[in-house]
Amino acid sequence: MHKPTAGWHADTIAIHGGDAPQDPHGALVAPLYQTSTFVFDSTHQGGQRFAGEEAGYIYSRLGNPTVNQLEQRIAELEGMQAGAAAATGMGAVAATMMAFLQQGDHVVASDAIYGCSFALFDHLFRRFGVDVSFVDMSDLEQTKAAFRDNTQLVFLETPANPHLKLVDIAAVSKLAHQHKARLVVDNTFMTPLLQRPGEFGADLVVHSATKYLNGHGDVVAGLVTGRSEDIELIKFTTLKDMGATMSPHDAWLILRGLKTLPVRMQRHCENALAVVAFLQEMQQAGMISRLYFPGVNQDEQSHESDLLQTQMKAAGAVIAFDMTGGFRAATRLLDQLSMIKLAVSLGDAESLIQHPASMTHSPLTPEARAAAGIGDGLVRLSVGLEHADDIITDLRQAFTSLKNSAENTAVNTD
Ligand code: 7XF
Repeated sequence: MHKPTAGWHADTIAIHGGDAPQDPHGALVAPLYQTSTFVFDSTHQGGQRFAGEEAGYIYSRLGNPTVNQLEQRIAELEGMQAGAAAATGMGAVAATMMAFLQQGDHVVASDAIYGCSFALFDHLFRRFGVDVSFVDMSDLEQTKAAFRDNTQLVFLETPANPHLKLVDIAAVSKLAHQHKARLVVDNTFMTPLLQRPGEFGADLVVHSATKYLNGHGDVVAGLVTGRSEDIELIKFTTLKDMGATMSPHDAWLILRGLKTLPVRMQRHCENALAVVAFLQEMQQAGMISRLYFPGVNQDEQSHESDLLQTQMKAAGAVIAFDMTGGFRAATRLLDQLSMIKLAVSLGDAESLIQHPASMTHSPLTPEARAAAGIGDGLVRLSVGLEHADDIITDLRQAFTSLKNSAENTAVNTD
C-alpha cells in the first residue's frame, strides 16, 4: 500500500517517496516494468482504458508503473502536486514550454541559461511564431519592462548555468503572476534538497535528471513537476504526442540514484566549499580574475547572499571562474588536469570540468554570450564526490604547471 508521505523529511522521501504497491514476492526494491505494452483482459477493457473510463496501463509512452513511481517521488521531493518524466532534460524543458504556447505568444527568459534551452527558445520558438525576450533577471526593472500583453511564460535558472548568477524566484514569480503568466524554474543545479522553487511561487519546476538526481553519470533524463492539471496537460499533449518520454530502465536507475541524493548533496557541498577556498588562493595569486559561487562576492552582490539565506539551503557544488590569462590559460589549465575529467555535464560522482564558451554555451551567439557574461576565459567545475584533498591536489598541479609554463615562455597573463 502506498504510504502517506506528509511530514516526512526529504531524506526519507528520497528513499520511500512514490512507493509502489507491495510486490507479490515482497521484493524490497520495486520491480522494473521493462515493457512497451500492457495486455488487456478484453476488447471492452482496452476501449475503456483508451476512453479514460477505467484506470490502468495501456502502453509505456502513455504511462508505466516504474516511471510513475519516479514521477510521484520527484513531485513529493519538490512539494508539488504531480510530476512527469521525459527522455532528457531538454525533453522536459521543451514539453513543458510548448504545452502552454501557441503562435503569437511571448516568453520572457533569463539571458543566463543552458545553451540548448537558449537554442530552443531563440531558434525553434521563433520559427513557430513565438517571440522571446532575454533579460538579466537579477535586474528586476529590466525584467518588468520585458513583459507584454501576450507574455505566457517566464523561464529562469538559478543558480544559472554556467556562472551561477542568482535570481529572486519570489520577485519574478510575482511579476509573472501580475501578468497572468506561468513561471518555469530549471532547478537542475540545486535539486529539491537545496531549493524548492514552488515555495517561492514557481508554477512548474524542471530538471535535467541526468545530473544530481541520478548522480551516477549513466542516464540522460528529465523531469517536471507542477500542479496536477498542468502536468496532465504536459503528459497528454506535448510528451505523449511529441514522444520524448522516459524509458522505464532510466526511471529505475534514477529511483536508485535518488536514494542517496541527500548524502551525496551534503558531500558535494562540503567538497565545493573546500575547493572554493583553494580557488580563492589562486585568485589572490592572480591566476583567477573572478570566482563565481553563490555567496563568494558578497560585497558586490549583497542580494546574492540574501538569496543564499532565504531561497537556498546551500550554495551547491558547481563553481565557475574566469582565468586571468583568458582563453589560452583556460584551455591550458583544462588540458593539464588528470583525475578531474574534461567533460560536460555535472552532478556526477566524478569531478567534471569544461569550457562553457566552446562547449555547453556554444549554441549562444558571441553577442548573447557577451550579454550573459560568459567570457572565453570562463571555466566551469562540477565538484564530485572524491576526497576534497585529491580534487585540490589535481587542481594545484594544473595551476602550478600553468604558472611555470607562463613564466618559462613569457606568454599568457593577457
Ligand atoms: O537534456 P539534458 O538532460 O542534457 O538536460 C538539459 C539541461 C537542462 N537544464 C540545465 C540547467 C542543464 O544544465 C542541462 C544540461 N546541461 C549539461 C551541461 O551544462 O553540462 C549539458 C551538456 S552539453
